[in-house]
Amino acid sequence: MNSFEYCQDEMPPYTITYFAVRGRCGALRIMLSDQGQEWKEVVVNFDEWMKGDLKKTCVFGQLPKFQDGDLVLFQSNTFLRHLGRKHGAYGKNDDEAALIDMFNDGVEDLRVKYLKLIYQEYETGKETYIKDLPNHLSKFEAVLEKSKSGFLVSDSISFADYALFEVLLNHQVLSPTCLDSFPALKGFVQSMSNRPKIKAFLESDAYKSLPINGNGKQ
Ligand SMILES: N[C@@H](CCC(=O)N[C@@H](CS)C(=O)NCC(=O)O)C(=O)O
Repeated sequence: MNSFEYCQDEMPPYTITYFAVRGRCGALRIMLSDQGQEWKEVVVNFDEWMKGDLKKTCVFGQLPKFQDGDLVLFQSNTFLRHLGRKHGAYGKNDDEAALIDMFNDGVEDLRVKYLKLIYQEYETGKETYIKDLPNHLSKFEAVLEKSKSGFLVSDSISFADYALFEVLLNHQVLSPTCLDSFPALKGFVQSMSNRPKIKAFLESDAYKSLPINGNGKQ
């Protein structure tokens, strides 16, 4: 059984409750796969969501929701940090943890811009967005070209690497050539994609069957 396939006989510790998209759980699922974890998916139908009963139970009135046993969490970056702490992907000391937070916040800034494009201005803003993209990608390129390990911080993988990787995958769909002038980012995507458990996950139906975004734009 692959780690990302939920087997009915076993009870995985983690549950993701979300709409049928990669969306804000893309990096989380990649991280869980790479860390050899299993999880259960509870897929929420949007019509059902609109009835409002589940929304009322969500701390911020939104999904995704992530459960680790009895612990119930909201906010997708909180999930990554929680798993980072639990699975040794949050640096070796406070300074490394702070740098990992910083890079994850940088990824979040780019993700928010991307989501604004996808959900609010895809038809009118795509060209400008792609033109401006190198200004954002160059910042991460500068970090990775100095990295000896190939990771954002120090010598081991962190949750920020999964977040950056996933946001870059999405941008390669939006603009297939966007990494062409960024060799360090291209190499990073290549080596992350080649990690055996990530490779298996990216090739799975569980991954491929989900659209990146809820409105079909990508
Ligand atoms: N900051 C939140 C954002 C959550 C969010 O935007 N959720 C959207 C779907 S991706 C949602 O629940 N939309 C339905 C609604 O707001 O009623 C996170 O990172 O988890």
